[in-house]
This record gives sequence, structure tokens and C-alpha cells, in this order.
Amino acid sequence: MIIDKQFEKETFKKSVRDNVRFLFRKTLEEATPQQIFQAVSYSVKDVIIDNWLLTQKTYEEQDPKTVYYMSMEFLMGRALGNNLLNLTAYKEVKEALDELGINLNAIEDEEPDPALGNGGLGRLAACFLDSLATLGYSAYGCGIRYRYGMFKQKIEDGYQIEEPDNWLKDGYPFELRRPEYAKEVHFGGYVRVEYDQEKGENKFIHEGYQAVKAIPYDMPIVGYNNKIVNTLRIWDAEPIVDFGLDSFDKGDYRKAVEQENLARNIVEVLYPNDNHYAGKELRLKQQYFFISASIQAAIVKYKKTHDDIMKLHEKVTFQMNDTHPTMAVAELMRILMDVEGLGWDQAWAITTKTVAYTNHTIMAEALEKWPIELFSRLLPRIYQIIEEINRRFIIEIQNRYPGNYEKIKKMAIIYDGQVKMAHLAIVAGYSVNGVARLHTEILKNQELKDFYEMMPEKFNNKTNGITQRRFLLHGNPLLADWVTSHIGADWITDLSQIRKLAIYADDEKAQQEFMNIKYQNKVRLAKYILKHNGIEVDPRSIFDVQVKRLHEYKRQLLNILHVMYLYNQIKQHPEMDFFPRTFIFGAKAAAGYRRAKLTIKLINAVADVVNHDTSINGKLKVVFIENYRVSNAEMIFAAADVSEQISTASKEASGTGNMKFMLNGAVTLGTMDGANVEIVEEVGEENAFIFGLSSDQVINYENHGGYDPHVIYNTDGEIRQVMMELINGKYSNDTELFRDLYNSLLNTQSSDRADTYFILADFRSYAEAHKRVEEAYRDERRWAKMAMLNTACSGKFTSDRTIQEYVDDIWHLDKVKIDAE
Ligand code: 26W
Repeated sequence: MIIDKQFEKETFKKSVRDNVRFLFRKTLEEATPQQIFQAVSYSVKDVIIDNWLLTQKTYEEQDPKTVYYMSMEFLMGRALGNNLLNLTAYKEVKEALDELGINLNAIEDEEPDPALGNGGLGRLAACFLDSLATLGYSAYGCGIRYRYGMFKQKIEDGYQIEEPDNWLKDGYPFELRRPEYAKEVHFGGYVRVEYDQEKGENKFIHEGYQAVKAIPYDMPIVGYNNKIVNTLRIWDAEPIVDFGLDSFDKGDYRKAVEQENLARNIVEVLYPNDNHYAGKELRLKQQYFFISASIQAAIVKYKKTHDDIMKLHEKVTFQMNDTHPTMAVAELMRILMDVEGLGWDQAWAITTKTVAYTNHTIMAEALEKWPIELFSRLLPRIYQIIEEINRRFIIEIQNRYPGNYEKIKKMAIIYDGQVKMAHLAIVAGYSVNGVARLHTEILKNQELKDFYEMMPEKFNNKTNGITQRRFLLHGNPLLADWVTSHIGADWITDLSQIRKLAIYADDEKAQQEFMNIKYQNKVRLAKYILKHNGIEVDPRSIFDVQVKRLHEYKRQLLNILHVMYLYNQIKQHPEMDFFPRTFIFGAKAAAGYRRAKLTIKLINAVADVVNHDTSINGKLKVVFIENYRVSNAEMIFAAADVSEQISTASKEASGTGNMKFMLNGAVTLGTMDGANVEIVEEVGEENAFIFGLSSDQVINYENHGGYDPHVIYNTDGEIRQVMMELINGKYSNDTELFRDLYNSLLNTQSSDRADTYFILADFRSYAEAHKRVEEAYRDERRWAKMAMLNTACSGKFTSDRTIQEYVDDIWHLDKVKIDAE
């Protein structure tokens, strides 16, 4: 291990003291915990800066190809602890701080949780950056510096309340403002066409626009034990003209005010929608804002050391994280043509070798389609370029399928008054990938069938992964140490090593140690629950956990209906053998997603009734953890026995929480959906609890008008009873409160298909799977073996593997090594 000399105890202690003095004019003794967090962070940042510069220099010398990972979201989570671990200085710093009477864990808790993302897509981007730096690849994350990230969730009277997440209020020590790299971004106006006599071609001149200045803030991404520090570059917006007398005099007052407002609004807040497209103008502005700034910056950087723009793709690649950054296609075309002076064919040749696209969802309501009117008004030149891409693509379709107008209708980029971003991404991208094997197959055979048929060579799968450095090494130190003591520390950068644990799966001592660590982690979570919820839970009960965004397709409703069913069972058969269970939920609902919010209320209403019923002797507890986020997630995964991954088959593209649970020795209770399929393949069906319809069955029903839940409702009395309890006042004095959930399952009113997400169809099979869980858990040795094998078989799901596949098959980056002095 290479530990920087600045972490030598006395040096580090002095640095912290100095920082408290410089920053706050205080002594250590006088400083608040937040101030100490800041001071410690600046001391750590000092070390990082040296490595950052060193990395930069090495990249300049070696000139490796660079990936720009373009994403509207980066759900980074706290940086201090993670940076210390990746610098392999955690223990040293902990000891040094101990000597100062400071507790590192408490200081870590002072850091705001940078939550510039919603859920899976944003957290994946964060894991990818960690892996890229650790594997030694030159990479930038490109995103937006939202003033307010994902809202903070409060639960009041069982309802979700959203509060603003002012993560920058105390200043964020791990960012660096870089005004010298500012870029201008243009909105609105019109395009004037001018004939260039000399060149004999048209020139396109964008005029009458509003301009915004994009200012980059850089955050260091520290590789594990390798001195590499990459950059996450997020853009802030500032007005270009402060509306002084100058513009007022020129009669431009209105424009000056508009530019000021545009800049103020554009980066104000992260849209809290996950998997749901809302078509908001401001969101389109956000997209173009960060894309234009990022692409301009990348081209400037390339041109500093290369003079042939035609070879851009040899040194640069842009990966688009879903369709949100698809503007990159047209923006790159614009710069190559209007700024660099290339013709269409040359610009297109470069663009189609430089941009690549990852699809993260097949949910129809998530597809981005912008109205032409909005798009062309906001981005006239960009729209023009997309129109031309579309015109040429339609000619290609016609050549390939003469006379087939269906194909044009289905595949055109612009159709029915809308710009379809996914089609643009596929047509221009040199790679189109899904995020789990099943997901990619569904893309090829269903959702994107026509595109796959026309350009099969572009399609490929990259099964998602997670970083074991945050989700085991940092989140579960007890288990991390135990793993290291059995198989050495190589797993930290080579998770395939973890399979070596499999030989201990039958070893009684190892089983006891493993389950004892799980128990201690459950105690840690139980304390957190007592503190935050005031609910006492028994760490000897089965911790059955579902934490993820709240969405109908993820079926938290199925889970809570089943809890209601279990409660009925216990009440009706008090003598029945029942292993105590704690059902733990954590989920944010999009602020405007009414049914999702109602589901949160239902979970809390059930919790209220069940937790206070003394007649069941604490056999059943229900906990809703408020404000689920990266920092408490780390603790929750470590404490889980059962991992609920119960999406309607075919709907969850991959899932990544499923992998974090597995790594921490929780057993999956899930459907054959997303990456669950591959998890079961790795760990063996006997070490998971699988239930429910297959994706083929679901898709088959969907293609034939759905299924009829009434049959189940009418024939299964226990299910019917649970359903009735939604509307009979058992969980709310207001019998109408949960009516919408009831209706959603039987479709008595809405225009949707009845039970769109097959909850009743899968209920029995789900309940039976739970029975098998209970039975397995009673057998301590059997359970210990299953849990340990889950950890042992999780090697495939490291994001290091995922990134290496992206590098080998898509990006072709060069590996960089920095020699330790
Ligand atoms: C335009 C609104 C919107 C916002 C976010 C549409 C779509 C999204 C994301 C693509 C949704 C998302 O996070 N998808 C998740 O991506 C994860 C990482 O690949 C997968 O593991 C999840 O299964 C998928 O739901």
C-alpha cells in the first residue's frame, strides 16, 4: 500500500489544526463538528490535489484515449470516508483524529450527502467513476451542479413531505471552481443562412440568442491505491451580462433580465422523476446546457495537443447515460460544421465514431419525446441539424425497405410532431447497450426490434455492476475485515477473488463468524431505527428489506399487501409457528406521483397498526426508513437477511441494489427480472427464492390485452380479504383513502389495464416464496451457508468488471499507470 506522507500522524494533526485556524479563526476545541469536518476534508483534499496534478501530468505525457461519461445525474454519496479508503489512509487518519479527541465516524456524518441523482442511473454513474479511476483509465464525468439535489424526505403522519436539499449551504470542500474554463451556451434566437461565395456553400449563423455562462466545478475521483485522480466536472450557470446601464441604454434591458433569470433557473434543481418523462422546457434547457459546455470543453482540450479533428474518435469518446444527454449528437455536429468548418459527411463520420448510447429502461412513460415546437424554438440550430439527420435516415430506411411506410413511422427520429431522443441516439451512436442480459434481449427482440434488425452490429450488453469499495469496504467494515482475514485483500480491486470464500460455506466456525457479523450489523441498524423511527426491532428477527425508488413496477404494493396477509395469518392462527419478521422499506416517490405517495402512506398505516398490536408479541414489525439515500443505504445493505427484488418481470432493466445486498450476504427473494437472472445464475437457484411470472409470460399477456385479476379476487378468499382491508377502515378511518390502490388492482374506474403490474397474479407465488424463506431461516446452518455463498458468488457484479467490458468492447481506452515515487 502506498500511503502519502502527509498522512503521517503528526503532520496530519497539524494540518487539521491549521485548517481550523485558517478557515474559521478558531482552535480545534472551539470548532463545531461541521467546521472540523471542513478542516479534515481540506487536509485530505491537499493530498488529493497533489495526486490530481500528478495524474494530469501523466495523462499529458501518455496521451491516453479519454471517455466522457455524460450524465444528468451523479449520485455520489459522501466523499470523505470513501476518499480516505481509496487513499488507503482511513486507519491512519482515524487514529490521528482519535488523538485529537475527534471521532472520524461522527465527522463523516457531518458531510452532506451529495445527491445529484434520483436512483439507479445516477448511482451507476458514480460507481463507474470509481471503477474508471481504480482501473487506471482517463475519464471525465460530465454533469450539472444542481443547487438543490434530490429532495429530503420527511414522513409526517405517514405521508411523504419533500424538503429542499441545500447541500451547498456550508460550502462543499471537495469541489474546485474553475472559472478559467468557462464556456458560453446559447438558447433561442434564429438561424440566418448566408451563402459563402468562396466555398460555394451555405453558412448557418445563430443570432438573437440568449447566452448563459457555464462555469465548471471539478470534483476529484480518487482511484483505489493507485495515485490516480480523475475528475467529475459539473457545470454551474451564471448570467453573461449583469444588467447594468450598458444594456439598459441599448434598449436590451429585457434581454438582460431574461439572461439573468435563465442562468439562475437552469441549474436550480434536479428533477426528482425516475423513469417518468414530464416534458418540461427547463429540463430541455438543462440538457443542452451541460452537453454544450462539456462538448466544447472536450474539443478545446483535444485541440490543444492534436491538430487533426478528423481523428477525434481516436482520443475521445462520449458515452450517453440514457437519452438525457443525446443532444451531444447534434451539438458535436454543430461544432464540427459551424465552428471547425467541416462538411456534413465529414462531421457525421466523426460523430458516429465518437458517441455511444446506454439504454436504462423499457418503461414507455420514460421515453423522451420533445415537441418540435418547443425544441425548435429553444434550440433552432440544433433542431435544424436533427432534421437533417432524420431526413437522411429516412432515405436509408427507404433504401433498405422500399415502400414500407410502417418502418418510417416506427423508426423516424422526428414523427408526429415530436423529436424522439432514443431514435437519435441509436442512429448516431456507434454502440447501443442494455444493462443486463435479459434487458438487452428485450431491447433486441421487442422494444428496439426494428433498429436491431437494421443495425445489429451496434447492439451489445453490459450487465451493470457496483463498487465493492463503497458497498463493502466502507459500508460493512466488519465483513470487509473478515473477508480480508480469510482470503487476503485482493478482492478490493479484484472481486473475482471473493469466490475463494466458497470453501468456508460449510465450515461451522466460519458460518458462526459470518452470521455474527450480520447480527452486529443488524444491531447497528436497529439502533438507527430506534433513533429515527422510535420503533424497537429485534435483531434476531429476519430483516426483510426493500429499498429503492417507489414505483408501481417495483411493486412495493405487493410487499405490503403480503405483510397485511401475514398479519391476518398471525391473528387468525395465534398458535401457528411463525418466525419473527421485520419488514423494512425505504423509498422516495417522485413529488407528483400520487399513487406512489399513497403507497408510502399505506406502508406507514400498516406499520402503525401492526407495530402497536401487542397481541402478536412483536412477531411482525414494519419499518419505513425516512429519507433513504446513499449514506444510510450502506448501513441497510450490511444488515439485510432478505433482499426484496420483486419487480414485474421484464420491467426492471437491471437493478443494482440487488447486487449490493448480495455482496453483503443477503439472499434474494425475487422475480426473474433484470440482473436477478444473472445473480441466480451465479449463486445457484437453491441459494435464492424465485417466484412469479417470467418476462415471456408477462410480455405475452401484455400483447394479448392483459389478464383478468377478478378471477383471483373471486376465488382466493385470503387475497380478497387483504384487498377488502384497503377499503374497510382497518388501516385508516377514512375508508376512501386507499381506494385508488384497490381500484388499480381491479380497474373499477381507471382507463389503465387492471393490475397493470401483475400483483395479484404473482401474489400466491410470492407468499409461497416467503414460506420457503422462513423455513430456510429456521435452519441456521443452511441459512449461513446460503448467505455466505451469496457473498462468495457476487464477484461478477463489481463495476470494475462492467467498466473493463465497456473498455474492451466499446471505448478501447488505454490503461495508465502512475509509478509511486
Ligand atoms: C426522463 C425521466 C427519466 C428519468 C430517469 C427517465 C428515465 C430515468 C432513468 C433511466 C431511470 C433509471 O434510473 N433506470 C434504472 O437504471 C439502472 C442503472 O442501469 C437500472 O439498474 C435500473 O433497473 C433502471 O430502472
